[in-house]
Amino acid sequence: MKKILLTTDNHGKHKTLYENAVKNDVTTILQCGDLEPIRSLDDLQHFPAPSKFVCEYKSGDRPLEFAEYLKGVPVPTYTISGNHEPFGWLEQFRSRGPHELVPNFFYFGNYGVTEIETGVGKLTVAGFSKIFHEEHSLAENFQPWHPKRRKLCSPKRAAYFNEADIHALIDACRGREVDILLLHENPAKYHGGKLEYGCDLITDLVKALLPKIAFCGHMHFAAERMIDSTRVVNLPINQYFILEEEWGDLWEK
Ligand SMILES: [Mn+2]
Repeated sequence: MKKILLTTDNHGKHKTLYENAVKNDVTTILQCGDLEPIRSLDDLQHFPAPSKFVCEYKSGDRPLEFAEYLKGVPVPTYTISGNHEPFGWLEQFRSRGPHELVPNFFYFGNYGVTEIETGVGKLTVAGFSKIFHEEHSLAENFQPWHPKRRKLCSPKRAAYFNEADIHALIDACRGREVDILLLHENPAKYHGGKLEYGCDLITDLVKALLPKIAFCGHMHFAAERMIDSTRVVNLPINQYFILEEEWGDLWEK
């Protein structure tokens, strides 16, 4: 039986992730960002994160676990970026993915779509990286991050998606039925007319692609809702969901 493991916001805990996957006979991992694949201390140069985390990596309190997987990861992994990533590395691959960064480790770039073999045929999986910023994400304001260009040099700027990439992903998926959409940012969630989290552009993306299921990261809590025919699932931090081959039944591990 082929199993797909869904996870998010692992924040550098690669060993736990792969131990869990191997223990559960998982054949593919789909990850919704903030994985922090940091290869070496050099990658911390362009890593937007609270300084506490950077210090912990530097002191060794947070081990650089990904450094042990540079020759390949034990389970094929498809990932998008969140807002805490080694962008000096990942931004070299921001074009449409997936890109294989180390053997078996695939990054969607800013966005991408691919097919994954499962026990019951191929699943079409699309990914859309990064988070929304009300000023910098808008197409008319957007400028790609550059490590050496004055105003753009903060790696935080690399974490904001470009509205134009939403349309590019919709184009890339035209004529395909998307089974799974991976997101770091969330569709807008309103309560009493007030925005609680997420953004309207991601709602538009979900409505345009109408995947069977969309998985979101970033919020670190579990939640579930429907947007039109799409089941939208927030994945909590430090938990794992395994999608069975008949997919539809999720259970917590
Ligand atoms: Mn995040």
